[in-house]
Amino acid sequence: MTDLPEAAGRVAAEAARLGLSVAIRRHAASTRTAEEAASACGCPVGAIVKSLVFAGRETGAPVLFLVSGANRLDDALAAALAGEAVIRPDAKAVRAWTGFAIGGIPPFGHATPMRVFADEALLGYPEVWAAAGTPNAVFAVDPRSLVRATGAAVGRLA
Ligand code: 5CA
Repeated sequence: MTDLPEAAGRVAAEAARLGLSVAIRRHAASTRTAEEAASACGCPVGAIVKSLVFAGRETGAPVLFLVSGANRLDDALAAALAGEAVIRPDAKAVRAWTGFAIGGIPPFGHATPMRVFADEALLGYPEVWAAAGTPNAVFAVDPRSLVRATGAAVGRLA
């Protein structure tokens, strides 16, 4: 862990706190997008976890959607789960809420606690890959363990 960038170190520490055993892998190539991450990891794009932070249109509260890389979050399904319409915050707000920059947002370890919803499609894979705090760091995890660790409610998101 010693040679990990500080942001990835925070992800490793939070994983340990949550009882998740994860090996963070840094790639020479970018893993900033789901497609790039899939190609670096040699996994299907559907097995990439997109950690998408939205904001409630009424409350302004951040909400995290863990979406399969093969899927596009459906606005109506997202709103139904969140209990209000959700809007896409700007990159600065996402950074302030999570403590991480877009392209490396991990599924946990955020500066601000937020409600979490997970795409049921992720459960179709034995192992999924999520961002580990930087745009070229990822880790693999069993999707059920990820759901448990994040306290995510699982549903159809796409
Ligand atoms: N490391 C990869 C795979 S794990 C990753 O983080 N993918 S991601 O999908 O979770 O992060 C990129 C997402 O950030 C994009 O799909 C998009 O939804 C969102 N995004 C990109 N640019 C912005 C922006 N300027 N403001 C808000 N959200 C953005």
